[in-house]
Amino acid sequence: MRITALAGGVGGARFLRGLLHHVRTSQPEPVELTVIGNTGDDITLFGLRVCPDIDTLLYTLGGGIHEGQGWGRADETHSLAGELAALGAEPQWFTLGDKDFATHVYRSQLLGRGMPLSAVTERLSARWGLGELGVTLLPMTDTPVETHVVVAGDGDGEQRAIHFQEWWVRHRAELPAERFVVAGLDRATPAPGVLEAIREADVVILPPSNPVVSIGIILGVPGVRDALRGTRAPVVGVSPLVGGRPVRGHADVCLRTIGVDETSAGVAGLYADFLDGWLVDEEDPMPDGRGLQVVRRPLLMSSVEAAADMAGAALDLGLRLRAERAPA
Ligand code: FO1
Repeated sequence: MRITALAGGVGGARFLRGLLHHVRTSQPEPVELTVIGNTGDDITLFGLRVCPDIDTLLYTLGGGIHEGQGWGRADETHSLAGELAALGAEPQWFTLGDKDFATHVYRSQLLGRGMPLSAVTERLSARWGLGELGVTLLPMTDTPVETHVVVAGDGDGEQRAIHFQEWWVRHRAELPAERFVVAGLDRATPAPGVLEAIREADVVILPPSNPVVSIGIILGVPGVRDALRGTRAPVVGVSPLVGGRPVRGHADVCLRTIGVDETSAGVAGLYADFLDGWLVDEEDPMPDGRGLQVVRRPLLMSSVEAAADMAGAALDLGLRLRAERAPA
């Protein structure tokens, strides 16, 4: 069975770790999972290319993630960061551990030789044994893309754009955002295998990643949305909101910034042209929609088992919708 998922950082990675746990323990047939990762978070720091959502997926699925943070490596040290601070190197607001630095050094070395990001990601995936897990991790595009946030200037009325990571990490998304601008997105082409993974899937799943700055960015890659509209695979999503609030991160602030209701109905509206199934929290009042099957269940991924149950429910809904579509 082929499953394709679009995913961002921490929430998406934890959900997909749960999905792998679920299929290992309850799906008889082998599962091939293709993950299309968001690269809008990517940033160049100290001359190195950092891909936060791709790395969070690598480390979480590969077993090296710092569980408490949800990003970065477990058992980290920060000697490099400490010496960079002593040198006065900027920025200091983004914590990079020594093992994490190795990922960025190696990725930058390969990119510097002209290797496309998808090939670099394949090398990094091999280090984390994703192949043995039946997982293929693809960046959404090989084209350099960066999400920036337009914020009001410092009192002089001028607007200015700052990198998404500066807004998200340094300012904890508390700086009022006017809009998101994704540099390079309009010129981006889907990375090799991305459209095929959507078209040839048995089920497509949208984990509870940020619908604006993670899933929304992947949907912005020319060709991706059309592929989702056209695929024979049912597309099942999981609401990132419980009681109108994100379980973690700042999806509510992001939705407000683009003028969308901070509800699961508001998020489903962003996916309306291709969504077939939608998991919402058990208290959520959202009714079934035209051609949209809504399933109500707990949405807290408090453990790998809870994430596995949730991912299993999403997969089961997808398989049920697929069976209903199967030619009689
Ligand atoms: N998130 C933070 O809140 N603070 C950090 O210092 C930080 C560093 C960091 C380093 C590498 C990396 O892959 C991710 C990192 N993140 C950090 C998370 C990052 O901001 C993610 O992009 C968000 O979690 C959204 O996916």
